[in-house]
Amino acid sequence: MQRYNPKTIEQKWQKIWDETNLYETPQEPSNNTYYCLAMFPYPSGNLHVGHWYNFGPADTIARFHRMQGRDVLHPMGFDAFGLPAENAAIKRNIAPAEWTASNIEYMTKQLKRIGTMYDWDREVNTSQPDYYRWNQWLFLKLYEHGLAYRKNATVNWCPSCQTVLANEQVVGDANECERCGTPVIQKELEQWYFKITDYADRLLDDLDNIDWPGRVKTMQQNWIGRKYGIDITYDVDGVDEKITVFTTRPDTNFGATFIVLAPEHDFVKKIADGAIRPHSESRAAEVVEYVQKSLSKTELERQEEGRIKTGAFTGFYAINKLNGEKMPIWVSDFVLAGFGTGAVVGVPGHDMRDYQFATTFGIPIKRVVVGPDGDDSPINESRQVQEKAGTMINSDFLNGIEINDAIAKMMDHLEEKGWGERKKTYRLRDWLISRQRYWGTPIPIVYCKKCGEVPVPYDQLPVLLPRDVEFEPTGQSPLLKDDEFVNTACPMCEGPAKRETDTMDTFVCSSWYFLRYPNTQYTEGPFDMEAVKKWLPVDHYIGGIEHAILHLLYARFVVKVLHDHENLPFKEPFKKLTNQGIILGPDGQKMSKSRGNVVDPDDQVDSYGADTLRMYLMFMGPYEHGGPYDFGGIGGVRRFLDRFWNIAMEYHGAVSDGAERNAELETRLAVIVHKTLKKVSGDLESMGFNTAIAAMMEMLNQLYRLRDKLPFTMAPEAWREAFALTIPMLAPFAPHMSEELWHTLGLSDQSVHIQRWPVWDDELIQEAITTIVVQINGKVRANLQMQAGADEAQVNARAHEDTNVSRHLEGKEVLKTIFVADRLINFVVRN
Ligand code: ANZ
Ligand code: ZN
Repeated sequence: MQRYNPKTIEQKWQKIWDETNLYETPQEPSNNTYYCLAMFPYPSGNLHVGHWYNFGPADTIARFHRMQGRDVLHPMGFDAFGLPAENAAIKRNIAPAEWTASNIEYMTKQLKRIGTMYDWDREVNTSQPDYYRWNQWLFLKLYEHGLAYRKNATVNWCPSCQTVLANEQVVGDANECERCGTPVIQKELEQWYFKITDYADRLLDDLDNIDWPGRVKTMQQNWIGRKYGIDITYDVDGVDEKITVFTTRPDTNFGATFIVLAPEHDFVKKIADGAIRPHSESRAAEVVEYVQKSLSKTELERQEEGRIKTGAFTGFYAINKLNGEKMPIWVSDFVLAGFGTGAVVGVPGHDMRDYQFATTFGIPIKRVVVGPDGDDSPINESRQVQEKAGTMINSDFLNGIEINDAIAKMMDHLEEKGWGERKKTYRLRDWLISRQRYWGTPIPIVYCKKCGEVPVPYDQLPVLLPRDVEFEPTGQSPLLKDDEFVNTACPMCEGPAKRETDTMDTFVCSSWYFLRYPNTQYTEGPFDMEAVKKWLPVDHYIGGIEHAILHLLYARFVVKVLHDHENLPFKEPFKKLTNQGIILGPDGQKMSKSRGNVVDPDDQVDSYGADTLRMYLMFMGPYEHGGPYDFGGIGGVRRFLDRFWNIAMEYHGAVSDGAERNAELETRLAVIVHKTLKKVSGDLESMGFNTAIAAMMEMLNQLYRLRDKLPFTMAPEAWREAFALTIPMLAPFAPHMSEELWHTLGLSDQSVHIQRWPVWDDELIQEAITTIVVQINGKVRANLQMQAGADEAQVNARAHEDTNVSRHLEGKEVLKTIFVADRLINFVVRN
């Protein structure tokens, strides 16, 4: 008998699939389409196990839908701009374009090894002018609609990457660069932004309409951070100035004892300029000194809770009109300039930060809320600070009211009096998209002495990225040194002008690439609207949780902009999202070169075959959990495929030996297969790969057992039918082996991958219920109605669920279990 040899089989079929264009996507799809998309990779040069974990199961889903008769779009491409290409190029002295091209070539080979059904005619490569010109188009559209603008601001700067970063790219407790981990510093620079804040409400509200993991939705909600509050305006005693604070807790305003301003606040600037003067000169000097110190800190450093509070008293007082009290005005860096109004009203009895501040500087503390603990004594300890629940006291017309009602009542009161105005605030900031690096899309703007900032006309796109550039990072865009690039004619007056030399964040490339796949040859615009209408929105998007905010937020934003201004007929790009888990090293730790626990998928394919690796990754646990790679586990999956192969090959060529047929056993064979089919079909709908594979493994055990009683020569037709159902069932998981067996057994002369997904026979499964007698020491204790073919473990488990049985087994030691399939289970216990 021929043995299972994945190496030859896999290469053979990959070649045939290629040559016969098996995976070509229909140009004119039917109405029944399915767009299955895995996040495209960065061409780093080598696929790692994590890529396999993303692409393998995504491919299984795509194949499953294709077999169900849908037209499936399952494309692949490369997110090819970005820093690593430059860094590698600097290290090895080759051009980023060359480095990227050779990586793409190598990774394409690796991707083919997975046995994926990508239609390579639709590959996207974002570093090609025929792609990035549409990034420029997108930029110009946003510019046209006032959604792209330049401003001077304090921005995040990565000293190692030597470029600015978007807020979304600053991660971790220590505010690190998302790419290289270097702590980010603040710089004041003129940069380009996309006005994502205009879409904050819609980005929040539309989350309700998409089938995404709750975790990702929460992360986006928190990132956008919408808050309902009120701006309260206070007069400043003795000068003609007002201070407006933003608060979400106006209910506590009778307990307000001070005001704090951000160091960047206008009022503070006026003190520094001498435009307004506190009573003493030294106060102004103190304020100036304090402001200088705090401006060297990052936003997040300033926000960190528990930090010792610092501050300076301005010498001024604001007047709380509710009770006529004077509140000292301080400046402190825990108040952020970019949030709310950059000013807060301090209520130390009911806000922990305010409490810390008040105790540091000896400011009075007033209780205005009695919490669930009933404590109404003066607040002397931090544990008495009641932040979230309770009833009002010491608050005039609010006394006795629960805080949430008090918030509404106070807002009404302040608005009626004209002292306040309800406000929404967001944590989200505009998307900073310019970068001071070479390997990216040039921003299509020209600066002319006469005409100012001029967008490059659409018909002059693309602004080509020059190839020969000194791209060593210096903190300024390398394009600055390319005179030929920089010097151009103004599109308005034709006079001499200079090009913008910053390039775009690569997240711009990935914010719309899924619109390109339906027609990658399209030249009239970034996407072919007719084709997009047929395929999009993406039915199922699969990729890592690390993109929960960055890419997934940007893509949603861009789609909404295109919906508003380019008639894109949908508002959300991805209907359903799945985040695969993370594959850890065999030691349970994150895979890393320094730990030496990296599993190389190429090695695993060499040892076990691609089908085995695909299946193992799907078998190791729930898809969204991931887990440690286990060499024993992959061996087990390989044995399953070997055994599947062997039983099929044993059957191969069987003809009837004329023996009498056994209808009961033939039915049992059919039941086993149909039951599994039902289970696998349901599991594939819900990404339950591991349980689907477990069901197929169990099925295989049962088939082996049945083969002893029902030899192939006794029922060749029944067995043929069994293989005609189980091989297609295996096809989305192990595409190569199933194709080989399909043809070897002569089940059809067409590819197994274009067969219709088999349908199970519900009646058959229903009818096959048998009664199993449960005995304890020979005494009948229960009768179980169970599916025919249930194995000992299943029957044993069901027997234990029976109350009568479990009562009689309680506390007794089972010496032996006698099992007769479909009839009886007898527990022999010590009495
Ligand atoms: C008075 C007050 C009383 C507040 C109280 C809270 C509790 P959160 O905390 O997430 O709900 N705030 C406003 N602007 C700020 C800024 N620029 N920098 C730092 N903090 C600022 O956000 C809203 C609250 O944060 C506001 O409500 C304000 O403190 C503070 F018992 O005002 B609150
Ligand atoms: Zn960096």
